[in-house]
Amino acid sequence: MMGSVTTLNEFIIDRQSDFPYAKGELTRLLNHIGIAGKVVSREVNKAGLAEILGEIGSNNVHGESQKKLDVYANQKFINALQGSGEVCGIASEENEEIIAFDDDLAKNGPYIVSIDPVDGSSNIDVNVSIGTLFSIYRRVTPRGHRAGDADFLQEGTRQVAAGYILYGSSTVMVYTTGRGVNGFTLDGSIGEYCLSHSDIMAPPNGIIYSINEGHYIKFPDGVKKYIKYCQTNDPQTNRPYVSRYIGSLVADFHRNLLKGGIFIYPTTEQNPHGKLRLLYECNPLAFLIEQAGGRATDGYGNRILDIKPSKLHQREPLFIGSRNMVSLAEQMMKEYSPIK
Ligand code: AHM
Ligand code: MG
Repeated sequence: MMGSVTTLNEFIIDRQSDFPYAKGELTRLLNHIGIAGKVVSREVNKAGLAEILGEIGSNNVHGESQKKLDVYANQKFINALQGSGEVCGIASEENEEIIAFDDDLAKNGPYIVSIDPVDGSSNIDVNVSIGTLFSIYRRVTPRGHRAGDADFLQEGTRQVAAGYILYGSSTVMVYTTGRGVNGFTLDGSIGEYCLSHSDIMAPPNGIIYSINEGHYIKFPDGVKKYIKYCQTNDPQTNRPYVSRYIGSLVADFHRNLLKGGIFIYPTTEQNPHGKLRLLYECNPLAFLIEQAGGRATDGYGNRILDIKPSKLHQREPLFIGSRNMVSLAEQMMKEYSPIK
């Protein structure tokens, strides 16, 4: 304890006995993720100086141009996780296939991690918030062997921990191990994450809706109806609501988690399965929001955490946030757009 400050390390160790497999491995793993996040945070903060802005000239697995920071952060997280000894493999937004570690220490690791090292890449070069998302599972293949796809294609309900690091006006790490949600702000002067948001609960109602309305014309009717509901004047229910959309999932999610709101990335004509990836974008946030008392579904009656992934980079539509707001959007989907 440093005075009245609780650091991430202290907090994780205090909570170690809560973990389903309390051998200290998950404790160390979360610490390693936090450390890699500090390194990325440092680079983000000096990005304009460090010649780390801009594109690298290659495309990632989704055909999107890779930014230098994407590549840098991906490598930092891979190195930190491989070196930790707790992780036998990683799935990353930046890599088409899983990365299965070959050294004996890592092959013995009990966990796998799915990660989006830098989410919201289009915001890097313009100094707008970006984030890292991570999701941790026990492996299903035996220890001592290389990780396989089956380790990653598990339902979100099987996550043992998940979280994000938001590189915003400050750097914040928020995570859950299934016993509530806690947030830690990085104090650069001491180089530590300090507990700043304990036992976060999402308000059941909110006044913020977050969706890329530029695609309105291509949205399912249920989403169009919900947007019109948000925009309708009704002072009794605090409408019209406020529209807020950063285009960085972590930042949009974090704001709505704290203030109350709904985030929707639905199916569209160009993205008939939505845009966001189940393994490393939808699942960690769905785990967090449920732990905080909120809801996450695909808008077609399926709880995100129950979806059995069939491929690594699978996309799903996402309706996530305050419980009552998501329920109402789901009702409208059921009535006006029942089929995907
Ligand atoms: P990225 O992983 O390539 O950065 O894309 C994911 C991002 C999310 O952060 C954000 O919610 C979404 O894409 C925004 O998409 P759009 O610009 O279509 O609204
Ligand atoms: Mg992403």
